[in-house]
Amino acid sequence: MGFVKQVLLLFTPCLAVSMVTISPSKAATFANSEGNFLFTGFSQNPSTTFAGFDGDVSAIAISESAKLFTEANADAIFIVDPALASNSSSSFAVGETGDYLGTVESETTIRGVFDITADTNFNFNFFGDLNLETSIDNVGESARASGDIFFTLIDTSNDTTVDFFSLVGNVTTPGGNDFIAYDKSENVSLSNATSTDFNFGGNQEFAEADIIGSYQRYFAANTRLALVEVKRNRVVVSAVPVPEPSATPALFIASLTFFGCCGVRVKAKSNKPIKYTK
Ligand SMILES: [Ca+2]
Repeated sequence: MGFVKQVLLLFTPCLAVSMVTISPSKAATFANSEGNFLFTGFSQNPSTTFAGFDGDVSAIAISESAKLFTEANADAIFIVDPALASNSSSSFAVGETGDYLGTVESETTIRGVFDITADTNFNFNFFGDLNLETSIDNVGESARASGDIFFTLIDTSNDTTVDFFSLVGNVTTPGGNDFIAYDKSENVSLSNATSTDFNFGGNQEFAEADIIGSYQRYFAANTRLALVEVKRNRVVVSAVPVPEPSATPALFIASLTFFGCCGVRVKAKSNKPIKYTK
C-alpha cells in the first residue's frame, strides 16, 4: 500500500492552510486523517466520469497566546481510457500553546458511468488506505481524527444500489468512541492482505486500514451502472482553559468573559476547485 500512497501523493495539492504563529516541534495537540483510494483493472471504459475535491480549514485563537496550524489537501482524477480512478485527501491540525480550536475537513468524490451490455461480467480492482492519528500532552487538550470511505454501484435505471464497500474510523483523545471498521456487499471481495491496526487509550492513539479488493458481477441484461466513491477526512484539535480547583464561581465567569472578548478568528477557505475529466 506504500506504493498507492506514493503515487497519489505526487499530485495532491494543498487546498487550504490557516495558522496562528507556530513551531510544530513544541506541539501540544496533533490530529491527522488521511485517505487514499485507487481503482484499476476495469473490464471496460466508462462512458462519462466526474472527479471533484474540496477542503475547508479553520484556526480560531481563543487566547492571545494561541498558536495553531491547520491544513487540508485533496485531489481526485478519473481517467477514461484506459480506465483508472484515484483520489487522495488529508486533514491535519496541530496546536502549540494557549487556548484554541482548529478544525479541518477534506473530501473527494469520483463518479464513472459504465454502459454494460447483456451477458457480461463487469469487474475492477481497488486499493485504499485510511490513517487516523491523535496526540495530546495536557489536561484541557483534545484531538479527534475521523475518516470514511465508501463506494456504491448504482443501477441508474431505477437508482438502486446493487453493491457497496465502506470503511469508517474515528479516534478521539482523550475519551472513547475509538474504532475502525469496514463493510461490503456480496460481490465485493477483499484480499487476505486487507488489514486494520490500532492503538486506543492514553494520550497518543491511532487507527489505520489497508484495503485490497476486487469487484465482479454478472449482468444478464443491458445495464447503465454508476460507480460513485466519496471519501471524507476530518480533524479537530482544541485546548480550553482549565479552571483552578480553588477558583470561585465569580472568577470563572470573569475568565469566560475575558476569553470571549479577546477571541481572534482566523479562517481560510478553499476556492472549491472542481476538476472534470472528459
Ligand atoms: Ca480514545
